[in-house]
Order: sequence, then structure tokens, then C-alpha cells
Amino acid sequence: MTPMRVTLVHPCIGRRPGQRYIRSWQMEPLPAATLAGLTPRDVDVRFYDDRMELIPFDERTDLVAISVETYTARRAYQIASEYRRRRVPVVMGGFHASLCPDEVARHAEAVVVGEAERLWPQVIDDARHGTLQKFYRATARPSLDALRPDRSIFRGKRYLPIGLVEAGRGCHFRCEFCAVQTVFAATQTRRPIDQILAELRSLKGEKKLFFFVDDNITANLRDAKEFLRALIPLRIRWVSQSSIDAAHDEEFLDLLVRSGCQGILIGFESLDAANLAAMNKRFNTSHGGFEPALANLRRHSIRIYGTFVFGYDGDTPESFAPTVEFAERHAFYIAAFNHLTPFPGTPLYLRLQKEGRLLYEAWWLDERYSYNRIPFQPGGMSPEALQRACLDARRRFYAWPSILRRGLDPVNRDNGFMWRNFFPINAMHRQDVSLRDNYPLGDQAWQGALLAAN
Ligand code: B12
Repeated sequence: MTPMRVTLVHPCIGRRPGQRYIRSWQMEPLPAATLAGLTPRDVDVRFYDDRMELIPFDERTDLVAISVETYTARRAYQIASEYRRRRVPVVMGGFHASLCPDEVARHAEAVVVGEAERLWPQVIDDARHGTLQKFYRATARPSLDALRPDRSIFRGKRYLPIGLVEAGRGCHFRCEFCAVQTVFAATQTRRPIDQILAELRSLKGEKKLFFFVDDNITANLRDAKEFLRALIPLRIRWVSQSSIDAAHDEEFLDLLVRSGCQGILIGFESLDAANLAAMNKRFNTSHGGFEPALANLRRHSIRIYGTFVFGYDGDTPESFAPTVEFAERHAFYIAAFNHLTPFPGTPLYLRLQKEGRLLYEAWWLDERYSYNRIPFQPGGMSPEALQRACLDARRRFYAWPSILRRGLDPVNRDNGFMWRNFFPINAMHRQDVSLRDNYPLGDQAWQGALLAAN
């Protein structure tokens, strides 16, 4: 008997007609490896990454599983239509499926709402018996003990040589705009340390840098410290994401250095205290705020990926220049200057909807919408002015003189590996500024109407 075959698909955001997808930031997608690891051994698993290869829609398969984020929803629905035309059932999961299950259900035979760990074996079993249900809902957060990502699906594909590893999932903060707090109800789960260490050891030979994809590696500082202590003997290099409040803890800072931390992504979001209060992110200003925290991180040679968001009501055209100056003065390794994005289901989305400030019914599906457009009415400027000012901020930060100045800063030169990579990484971001601007959501060359699921 031919074994059951499941085809996993990681969609891209979209595509301009006749052009390949943007080549930057192509890292191994963990959701696919996680699902592959949860799939029974007797199932034949295929994997296609829409960002870098053509999906062979005519290849035989019994079930297609697509991971959907809000930005990739349009493209995911196009892919689902292709399979539906060939009568292959499609199951969708991921952040967007968890935020908008009813919308996703119109494009998928089955929707997994929430984490897959406890639900995926059931989905496979039901698909095997032709009894797929419409919804599979996680009723509680699953333990991460059984997580065994199967990275063999990535063989032969050209990804950045970075090892993406989960140490934990979720964050305890309730920032108004964040999809993570919405999906995980502001809770965090963690993997047993010995399992993370075993995974890291198995990858150490092939990966020069690890990225712990945790939403906030310091969501529980005591557990984070225990994890960092256990990391020290491995002698790896790693980066992750953290809230800034941890940068006031000397023991934590010391453990960061000893465990091989090279850089931390920190969501500064805004220099304006009223904006931070509106986003429910007042903790950013605890212990004297950004300056002492950044001085501490610098003293320990921790590089910073600073992220900022513009469009809260306290922002005006005058908010941008001081923010870019701040990022340059502190010589951030890289930085993001994003517009505020109302992801469906978040408290921010619900508030803007109530205030009548959403400019599209569902921006992620709207043909008029493209990457970087502002989907809501800001308080302190027009949507167009906000879009332009974000673009200008990126252009300024990634202008060559700024790259050079930041690259020569002692904190960025402190480690040979990170310094060698500073210029290619900044050059990639510089190129991305224009490549991603107004990028289409969905493949523009895709023809026809989307086929709805039953
Ligand atoms: C790593 C990461 C990235 C990496 C991507 C690396 C790569 N592989 O190429 C980088 C840095 C490039 C990145 C970029 C962006 N990201 Co990002 N990223 C993450 C992060 C931190 C971790 C993702 C991850 O691997 N998680 C581990 C996996 C195993 O967990 P998971 O995805 O939740 O999957 C579980 C379930 O959702 C479910 N599941 C997932 N897919 C499927 C599919 C099926 C069929 C089933 C059954 C179940 C299922 O099962 C899994 C196991 O339980 C998440 C936050 C997060 N907690 O997930 C944000 C996150 C996914 N990113 C987000 C965003 C917005 C972006 C950007 C758009 C940012 C920007 N403005 O440019 C870009 C572009 C994204 C794109 N699609 O091109 C948002 C998405 C929100 C949303 N509503 O969709 C998130 C949730 C962060 C946030 N705070 O809101 N990102």
C-alpha cells in the first residue's frame, strides 16, 4: 500500500509578476519542522518553501498543510485554491488561523486553532480515515516536552546558516498591538532545558549562530537565568528577543555574556512616554528607562536590534528624526522603523475598529493594500505622511555613512564573527528598504477567483 503523503507548505508574502521572491531573511521555517516532527513515522512528508521554489501542485499528495500568518494569508489562500482545484484537502494553522479561524475556514477544509502539539496527530488520523473535522481547537496550552523539530525537510534548500530553536513560547506582557499575547493569552511555556541542549548539540556542527525565537526570552527571568547557566558549557553564539526590563539585572547581564549572547532584539517602540502608556508598555521606562539599560548592555558588549513603531496618537512628523538619532547614537547593530500594524484579534485592532479608524475591511486581503501601506487613520498625521516618514527613517538609518559609523563603534567591533557579518547584514537591510516597499500581498500573476472550501 502506498503510504499516506502530507505536503507542508510555507507561503511567501506575495510576488510581483515574473519576478522571484525577495531573497533576504530566508531562514528555516520552524512551524513546518515542528509539524514534520509531530507526524507519525509511517507518513511520507514533503515540504515546499514558496519563498524559494515552485510548488509542484500536480505531485500526488493526500493532505496539504499550510502555515498562515496575516501577511501571508492572501498567498496561502491562492495556494489552497490550486490544491482544491485538484481535490486535495487543505489544513491551515499558524498565527492567522488562530486569530481569524472563521475567515481561514472559508479557504481550508480544516483549521487548527492554537498550538499543534496535541492536535496534529488527530488531524493526520482523521485525514487518513476521510473524517477531517472543520476545526481543531487547542483548549489549553500544550507542554513543549514532545517538541522534536524534524529539520531533514530542509535538506537541499538554501537557507541562511542560522539555527532557529525554541526555548519557550509566549510572553507575559500585554502590549496592545501584539499578536503573541492575543494567541497565547499572555502566558509563556518553556521547554525542558536538557531537550534544548540536546537539540543545540545536534546542530552545533552546521550552525554558526543560533536564534532563540522565543517572543521574550526573559519573560520569566529566574528560568531564563537557569537556562543561560546551562548554556555556558556549549560555547555557542546566540541571539534572541527580550524585554528591556531584564537589562537592569547584573546577574542576567553577566550570564548573557558567559552563555555566548551576541545580540538582543529589544522592542523600544517609542521615545514618547504617553505612547508607551497607550500601548501598555510602560515597563519600558522602569528603572530609569532606556539610557541606563543601554549603558548596561554596552558595558557587556551586547549588540542591539532596536525596533520602533510609529503611528500611536502621540506621534507627529517630528517624532521620527529623534528616534533615528537615538538608534544611531547608541550604534544599534540593526533597527526596524515600522508603522503600527493592527493585526486582527489584537486589542489594538478592536480599539481602532471601535473608533472607526480602520481604512480597510480586512487590509491583509484587500487588493489595494500592499506592504508598508498604513491600514488605519493615525491621530497625528495622514496615513501617507506616516508611510513616507517610516520609509525615510529606514533610508536614513541604512544610509552608508550611518552604516559605517555604527560599524566602527566598539560594541559592534567587539567580536570578529559579528563584525564580519555587520556589513553584509546592514547591506541586506538597506536593499530591503526599497525591495519590500509597496510589495504585493499575494502573487499578482495569480489568475481567477479563490475557490472556497466546503
Ligand atoms: C522567527 C520569526 C520570524 C523570522 C522568520 C524566520 C523564517 N523562518 O524565515 C523573521 C525574523 C524573518 C520574521 C519576519 C517577520 N515576522 Co515574524 N516571527 C518570528 C517568531 C518570533 C517565531 C516564529 C517561530 O518559528 N515560532 C515557532 C513555531 C513552531 O511556532 P508557531 O509558528 O506559532 O507554530 C505553532 C502553531 O502556530 C501551529 N502552526 C503553525 N503553522 C501551522 C500550520 C498548520 C497546518 C498547523 C496544523 C499548525 C500550525 O503549530 C505550531 C506548533 O504549535 C514569531 C513569534 C511566534 N511566537 O511565533 C514572529 C511572528 C510570526 N512574526 C510576525 C511578523 C508580523 C513578521 C513580519 C511581517 C514583520 C515585519 N513587519 O516585517 C516579518 C515577515 C514575515 C513573513 N512571513 O515573511 C508576527 C505575525 C503576526 C500575525 N498576525 O501573523 C509574529 C507572530 C510576531 C508577533 N509578535 O506578532 N519573523
